[in-house]
Amino acid sequence: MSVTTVAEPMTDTKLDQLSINTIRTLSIDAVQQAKSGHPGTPMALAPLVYTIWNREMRFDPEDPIWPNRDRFVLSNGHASMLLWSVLHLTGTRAVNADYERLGRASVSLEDIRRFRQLESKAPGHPEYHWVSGVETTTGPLGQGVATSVGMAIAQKWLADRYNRPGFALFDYRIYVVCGDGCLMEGVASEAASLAGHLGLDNLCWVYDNNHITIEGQTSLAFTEDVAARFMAYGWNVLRVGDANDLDRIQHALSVFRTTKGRPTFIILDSHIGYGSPHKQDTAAAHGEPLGDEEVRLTKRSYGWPEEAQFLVPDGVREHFATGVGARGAAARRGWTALFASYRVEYPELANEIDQMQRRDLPAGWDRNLPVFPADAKGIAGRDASSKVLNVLAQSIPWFLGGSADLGPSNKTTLTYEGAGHFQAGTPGGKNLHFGIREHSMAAIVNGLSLSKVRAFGATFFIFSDYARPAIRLSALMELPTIVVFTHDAMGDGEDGPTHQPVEHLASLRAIPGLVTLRPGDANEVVEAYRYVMQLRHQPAVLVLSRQPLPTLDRRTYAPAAGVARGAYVLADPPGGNPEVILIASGSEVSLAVEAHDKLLAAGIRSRVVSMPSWDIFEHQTQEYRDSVLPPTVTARVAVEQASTFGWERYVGSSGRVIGMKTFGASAPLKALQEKFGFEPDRVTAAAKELLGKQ
Ligand SMILES: Cc1ncc(C[n+]2csc(CCOP(=O)(O)OP(=O)(O)O)c2C)c(N)n1
Ligand SMILES: [Mg+2]
Repeated sequence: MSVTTVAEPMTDTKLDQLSINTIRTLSIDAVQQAKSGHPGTPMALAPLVYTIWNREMRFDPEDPIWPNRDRFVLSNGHASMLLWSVLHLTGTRAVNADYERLGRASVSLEDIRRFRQLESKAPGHPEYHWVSGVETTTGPLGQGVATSVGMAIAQKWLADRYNRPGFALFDYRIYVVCGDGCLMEGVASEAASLAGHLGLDNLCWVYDNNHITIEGQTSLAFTEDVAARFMAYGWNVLRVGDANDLDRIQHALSVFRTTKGRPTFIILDSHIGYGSPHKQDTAAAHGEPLGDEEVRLTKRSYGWPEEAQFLVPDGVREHFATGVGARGAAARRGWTALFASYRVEYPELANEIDQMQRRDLPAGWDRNLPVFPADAKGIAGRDASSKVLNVLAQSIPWFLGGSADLGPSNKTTLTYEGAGHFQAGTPGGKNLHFGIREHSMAAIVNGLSLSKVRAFGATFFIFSDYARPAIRLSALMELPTIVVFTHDAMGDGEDGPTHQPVEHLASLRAIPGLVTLRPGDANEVVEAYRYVMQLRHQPAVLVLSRQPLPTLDRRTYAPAAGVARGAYVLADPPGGNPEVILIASGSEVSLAVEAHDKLLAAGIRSRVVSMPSWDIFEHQTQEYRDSVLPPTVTARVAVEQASTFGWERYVGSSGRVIGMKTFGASAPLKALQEKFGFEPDRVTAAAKELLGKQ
């Protein structure tokens, strides 16, 4: 006989704390091992993230892309170890770009051991498309919060279109965590203002109020009344004074769930580096490993075995499995059954949802696209675009978008009967009004696209600068977003150099994976859209003219379908065999055609290449590229109302580029064309000079 020592029972409260400390110590160990990273905020926010995930969120780790899952956005992306820990501990499964489930963990313990190393699924910052379960790429502060507004708009729109009595197919919520940095960034203010206006009550931002950023105390540069600011935006503002109080956090989240008509903002007072005796509440906890000795002391303060590394104690994974795992699985099962009966009652709507989720297009989506007859006077790129957009929005039910207050100028307003305007009371509208907020517009378009609706934004091309950081993320995330940029060059002459893009084409062409298209006439606009709409994993920008461009007679010139190859031979000398090649995009295509006619008349064998997209052209075979730009023909003139930067790539070292080397000027277009050399005679002169035929 012996006496049995009774072990302390493992209560749920203890398991909560054990789980939280697992997140903390995994984060600490990963940063320590990588010798880089951000331990302090995961240490502080582990209870918050734990509560959101294990007590609140409807998320099934078995299927991280289930359409009605709640979304979680870590806008302070430097705290990525929070996400890697929780994705690991919940056993979230990986899916691939074709939405297939791969049967392996999204983030393994080995990935966490290899935090920030090549190929690890625990990279420095959350990366959509690289790690399943990441809802959006974050790291550039402010982007996550702004993107979340797009997710919230999408949920409202999806619910309006697809939910039916008894079929709440889309009723998910968006949980967002952000820090001081996110709230200092302008893009967050733009987005919060719009979210308040739209009354997005499906959206909750939790603000990590720790008074610390990299340089030290926020008193250095950030002393505004954040609560008053969000109240002024029309948000419901809550405060939780202790980031370690799970019940109060949970209560605040339940207030969010029951708040109607406005988004929720929770101010959470926290201590960066919580538990570290020497680094808590200091900037030193933000962005560097704690150091071996401090790690030991910190673990001791958590009651953790000091020497253990990457420890996941027994019971922790199971605790997540019985929390978020069980709740998410039940929710997804329920939804799947609901969707099956929905499919019986509403087969067409169900089919739309299927297609949208796979980023497919409905049959016949391009059937009604216009064909523009030859017309010397022509039509502006933006006007051709307007016709196309109105067709597409009718044939693709989930295609929607809008402008940053330039709808009447961009011609992007959807004008057909029933298009509607998205507002708090009319969430089925397809015209979005972003207000004069280009940066958040592009981020919101990302959020819409992440939610699988097909979305576009619009503004003047010059203001692509204001949207670029989010467009860069569209490309990094491989999202099929669209931005329609009009007033592509000097076409609004009198507005002057503040409104005349110069370096913008070069700048956008430099973004890897972004399709930049500058069509040369109305039919090229149609073909540009036809190409862009079929993209599933690439963003595109359309760069369109304000002024009319002649519609080329396609019986004389090559079909506009050549747009799909990025560049194509528009016109050749009789019998082919050119001696000089004129390359142009956009408004300069018809200019090149004029020059071409003059050269032919002068007995010079010229070819015109319309090159709406460098990016698409670069992806053609060498054979095709050589057929358009034969290597033997080195006399080449490129003409484009934009910076000459980069054109050497196509004209070679002996070619000529007629483009911009300075800013523009305020004057009528005609005067600008003359001043900056965008005239047929300048093109012919350059060609003749190259051929030694002056
Ligand atoms: C747009 C942008 N600017 C600068 C940085 C560099 N940066 C990363 S974290 C950080 C400080 C963020 O402070 P806070 O959001 O309060 O985070 P905490 O240290 O409290 O976790 C800065 C400046 C960035 N990631 N993104
Ligand atoms: Mg901070």
